[in-house]
Amino acid sequence: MPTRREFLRSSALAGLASVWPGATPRVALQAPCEPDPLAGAQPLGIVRLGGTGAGDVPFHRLLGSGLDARLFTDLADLSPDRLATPTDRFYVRTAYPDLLEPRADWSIRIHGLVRSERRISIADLRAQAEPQGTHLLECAGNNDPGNFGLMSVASWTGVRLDRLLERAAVLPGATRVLVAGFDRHSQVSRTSLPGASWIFTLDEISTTGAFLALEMNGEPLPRDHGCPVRLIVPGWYGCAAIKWVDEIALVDDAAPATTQMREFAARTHQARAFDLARDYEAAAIDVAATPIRIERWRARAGLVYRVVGIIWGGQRPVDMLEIRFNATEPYYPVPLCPPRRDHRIWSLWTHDWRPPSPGIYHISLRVPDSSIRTRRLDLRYYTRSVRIDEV
Ligand SMILES: Nc1nc2c(c(=O)[nH]1)N[C@H]1C(S)=C(S)[C@@H](COP(=O)(O)O)O[C@H]1N2
Ligand SMILES: [Mo]
Repeated sequence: MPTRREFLRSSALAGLASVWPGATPRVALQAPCEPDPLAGAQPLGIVRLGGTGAGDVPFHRLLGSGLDARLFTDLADLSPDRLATPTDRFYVRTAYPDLLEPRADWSIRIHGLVRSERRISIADLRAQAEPQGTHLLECAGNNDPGNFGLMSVASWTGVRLDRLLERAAVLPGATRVLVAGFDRHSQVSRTSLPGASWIFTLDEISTTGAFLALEMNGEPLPRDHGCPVRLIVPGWYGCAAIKWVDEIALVDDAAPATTQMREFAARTHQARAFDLARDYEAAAIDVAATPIRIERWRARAGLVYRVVGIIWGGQRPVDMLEIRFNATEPYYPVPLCPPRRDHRIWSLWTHDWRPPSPGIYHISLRVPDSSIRTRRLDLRYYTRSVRIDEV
């Protein structure tokens, strides 16, 4: 039996569906702190979010090819019970390389500072594969303020890289590991350099729990997501999550940075594109937050706009955000209910808002705990705009 509150929610949901064309089953209301101040209020629809320079991109459709291919995830329909991204909606950055022949005998060459070079087959990996949990992936170039849809969440199955390296007879001089994947495309890219590899310290590999993934959401990796094997580095930007992995090399502190590391230096917040891998900071995602939809509600006291948003990234618990609706306005507290504890995925927050007048508002968030690093929030990177016609 649904509780009275759930019942109110679902009938409100039915109302929302009728005024939000084409979106019927996708909407579910975010559970705010108890009690819900909008319980019993009437949902009127959704107000579109945009942003300066926002593109009007179609969602869940592969656009372009090779290194220029993109598929954007629609973040607007996330709800507490639907936080994982279905595989066919998971963002794509770089589609299956047309020069890559699918091979049954795929193997990864492990070489460099190891006692003896060896190859590990997909069958070997499959025999060791284990569930690795649910993790968010975000492209470091997730820069479309219309949506920020180069970001998704999936559950993964694979083999931890530190476990694999324990069996690789690594020589004492090795301090770092290079992971490389197939990256040759017949078409010259407009936006990106070919060559996909990243160098990690051995410590980064074990503290992040980096793993070679064979499955996402319980199915073998689809072609565009790195079939048959890709790297996932929990908490790091997607540029380090090498797809179509075919090489692992043990290296030392003299190893030059890869073209991929140099290409993504600015987007991973490096001071510059250093020559040596050892000068690169971890390509970690700091705590970030952005609105994903704005719901219009008629409450007894008048119109209320409910800003629904996500928080992701970082490694530490966060229990409070602050939201601002224009540069000249103060910040208002957004308590996170419950506090954010699982930093592997995004979680939802809401803020009920009564705009003082019609107009354009630019919504940004910050974390009041100044001991938490928020490089992109500090840059107002995830600011989104909304036009309010009626208050
Ligand atoms: N071989 C290869 N791996 C790659 C890339 C690439 O171009 N080639 N792009 C990287 C980037 S920039 C991102 S954001 C992620 C995207 O993974 P996805 O397409 O499965 O979402 O893959 C990474 N792995
Ligand atoms: Mo990316």
